[in-house]
Amino acid sequence: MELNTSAINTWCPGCSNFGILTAFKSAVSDLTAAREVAPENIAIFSGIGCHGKITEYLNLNSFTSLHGRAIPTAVGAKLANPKLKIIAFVGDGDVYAEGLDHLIHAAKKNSDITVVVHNNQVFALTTGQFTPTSPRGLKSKSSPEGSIEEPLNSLSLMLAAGASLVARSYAYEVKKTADIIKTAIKHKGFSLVEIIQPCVTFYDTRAAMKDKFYWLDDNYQTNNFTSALNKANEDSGKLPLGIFYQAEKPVFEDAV
Ligand SMILES: Cc1ncc(C[n+]2csc(CCOP(=O)(O)OP(=O)(O)O)c2C)c(N)n1
Ligand code: SF4
Ligand SMILES: [Mg+2]
Repeated sequence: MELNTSAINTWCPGCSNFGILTAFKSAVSDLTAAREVAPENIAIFSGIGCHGKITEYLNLNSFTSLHGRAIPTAVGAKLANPKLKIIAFVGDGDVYAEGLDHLIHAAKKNSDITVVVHNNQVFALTTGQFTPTSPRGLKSKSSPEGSIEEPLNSLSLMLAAGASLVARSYAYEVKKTADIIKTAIKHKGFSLVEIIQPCVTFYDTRAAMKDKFYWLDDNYQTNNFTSALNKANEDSGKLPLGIFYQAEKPVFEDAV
């Protein structure tokens, strides 16, 4: 199916959002080709920020929400039409600052939606202020002497809140990101895929990420909550990537 639109892409050249867009298109193409999902039953949502432009670049049912409000609109759409496969694209500022309450409650409810977090560790569209995931010491326009806060451990928070699938990927690892997104879309219940997404203009972490991550191996048991929490809290100097946790739990919309 044709997923491209005629919208002019205004992301900066080299922006890692292109990797997420490519990975998502590949996941949707595979799922629709295998008839696991019908294209007319996919609905994508976004918040406001560079990430939010993704809804313009995909030829799918879409809704561009307010800053921080992609999740409640997505949950509402799922309630209104449970046939829909819902994917919400959100930014780290968008969902871990402005809309954090919505995120926690959607995870707690185990609402049957997929949330893709474009985590570039800055408010990029507004030119690079620090966000809840920025590292301590990050100098930005809103923290000229360096951020004085510890970054939020978002995956640990999502596990504690009750998310039934929690994963992390890296935007330049397109194939693996596509596979994780596919698993998340097929998952019944709340899935969160956080994608480390370097902002090449305001916070370029590409060099720092080069040797800083590793993939969970095939022996890793995704159904073990304690292992998932340990991975989310791991402080080995290298960032684990992959599906940390996946479990079957009662789903909010079914109960409604
Ligand atoms: C309620 C509200 N507050 C602030 C803004 C201004 N604003 C627009 S985009 C943005 C930054 C978005 O950052 P993030 O969610 O991390 O997305 P990114 O641009 O990094 O993809 C802000 C603060 C807004 N549009 N609405
Ligand atoms: S400002 Fe950063 S996140 Fe936004 S399009 Fe440019 S590189 Fe990408
Ligand atoms: Mg951001």
